[in-house]
Amino acid sequence: MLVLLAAGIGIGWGFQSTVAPSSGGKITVTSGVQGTYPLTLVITTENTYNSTVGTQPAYYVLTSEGLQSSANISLPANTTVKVTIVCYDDGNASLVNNQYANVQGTINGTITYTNNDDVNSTQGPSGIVLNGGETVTKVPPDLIAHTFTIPSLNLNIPVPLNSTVVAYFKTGSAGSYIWYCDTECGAGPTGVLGAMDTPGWMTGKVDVA
Ligand SMILES: [Cu+2]
Repeated sequence: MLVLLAAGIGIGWGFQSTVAPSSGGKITVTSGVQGTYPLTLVITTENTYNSTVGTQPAYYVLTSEGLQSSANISLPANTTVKVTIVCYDDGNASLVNNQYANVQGTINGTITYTNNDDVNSTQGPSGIVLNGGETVTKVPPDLIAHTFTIPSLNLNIPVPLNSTVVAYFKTGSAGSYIWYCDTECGAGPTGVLGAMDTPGWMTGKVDVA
C-alpha cells in the first residue's frame, strides 16, 4: 500500500516510470512509458457528512499536495489514463444495478487488484510484499464496496473492499462528464442519499480538456 501511494505521488504527467533498486542500493528509474497520465483516487470512510447523517465514504484525488476534492477531476483529452484506486473501505455495499459488477471500458476490459489480505509484512527486503495481484473482468457483487463509473466514457470499474485497483482507460475528446459510484453506499433508506448524492463524495465531474 505504501509503495503504491508513493508511486502515485511521485509520477508526473506524461511519464510513467518503474523504479527498481540498483546493485549499489540506489533507486534508479529504469524504464518509461510516454503518454500515460496517472490518476490516483483514494476512498476513505470516516468523513463527517453532517450531524444527522454522520460519517460517509468519499473519493479523493491524491496529488503531490495531498488529498483533494473529487468534485472536479481534470484529465487530458485523447490520453491513456492509468487510474489507481486505493480503497480503505472494508465493507461491501449492494449495487444499484448488477451490471456494474462487470468491468467495462478499460484497456483489455480488465482491472488488476490487490487485496489487503494479500499483504505480507514480514517478508522481503522492504518489509512489505504485495502478493496476489489478480487481473479480472468482473468482481463478485458481494465483494464490491464502490464503483468508479463514467457512463459517457462507457467506463465502469468495480472496486473490491479493502483493495487497490489499477486500470487503464482512454479519455477521448474534450468534454465535461459525470462520474459516480453505483453502490448503495450513501445514506437514506435505499443508500443513495448523502455521499451518493453529493459532488466530491461519491459523484462529481470529470473535466476532459
Ligand atoms: Cu460508493
